Amino acid sequence: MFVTLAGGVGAARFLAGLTAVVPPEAVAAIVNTGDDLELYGLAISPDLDTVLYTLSGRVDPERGWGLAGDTTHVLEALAALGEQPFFRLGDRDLATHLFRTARLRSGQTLTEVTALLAGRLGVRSQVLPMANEPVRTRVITPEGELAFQEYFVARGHRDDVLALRFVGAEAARPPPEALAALAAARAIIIAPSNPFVSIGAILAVPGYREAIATARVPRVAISPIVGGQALKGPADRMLRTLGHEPSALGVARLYRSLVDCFVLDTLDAELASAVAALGMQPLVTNTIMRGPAERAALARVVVEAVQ
Ligand code: FO1
Repeated sequence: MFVTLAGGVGAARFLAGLTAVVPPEAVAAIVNTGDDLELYGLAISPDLDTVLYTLSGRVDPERGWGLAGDTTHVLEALAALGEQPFFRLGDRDLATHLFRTARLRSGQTLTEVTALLAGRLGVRSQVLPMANEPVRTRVITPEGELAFQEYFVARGHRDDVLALRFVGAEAARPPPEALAALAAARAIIIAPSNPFVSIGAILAVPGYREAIATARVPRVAISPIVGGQALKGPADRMLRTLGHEPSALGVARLYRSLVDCFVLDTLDAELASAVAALGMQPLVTNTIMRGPAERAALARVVVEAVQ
């Protein structure tokens, strides 16, 4: 089993590459749920849905989230009622949230509901939430403390991030299926996701750090930073405002003692010796995933490295 810790868009694209080079059944994704939110009574899990939609070939390819070709009639009708929904929920995407919310209310766990969704969407990999218990990422900024999607979507991640809180993480636990996947792993991969709000949220749940640190299988992380810039989102600025070097090396330092191998983009080849000095094997390759061929090529490099 290739077990991947995953955030949203970057991780989903990498997972699409991975499932193109190894059998999808041999892949398990443990996905961040710190970005989850409730809107109009609906339970929304953006990163889980991004992974499910990408692996089932349904994702909007430009945005990397939401369903391709979706409409927003419900959102427009809400606006006509005087509401100002900041989160763009597509009409067909709403079906996923209705499906999830109804089943959670009837007592099923998020792991069970996600497995059901994966099955119905034809996703053959295991897609697991990092926890069944709610964990909510809170972002401390100079303007005050914000809910994650208020920071990310409503305010366009323009605020400096001074600190993060993962409310509920201490009481949360990895679902048994996630621990079983880690125990059965032939490799553990940290996807090119935000190390603070995506991977950091997963590692904030007691149990993951220990399971990964003590795993006797190859562990690889892929840098989400190329040439000092995040490929998507605010990871580069977060590195800076949280007191780290805004580079792939800054990310490598965060994963020190957690992974054996760190994948750097060819643009960052000069950082390889500094990564090696941290006790990680540097692996230099193209990490920018513009399309299916590049996703598969990156995944192939990672798979070859762990074999
Ligand atoms: N991202 C945005 O930037 N704006 C949105 O309105 C938005 C809506 C949305 C709806 C459903 C969904 O599954 C994802 C959505 N995202 C949106 C993406 C998501 O909020 C972020 O990319 C992640 O939370 C960060 O990993």
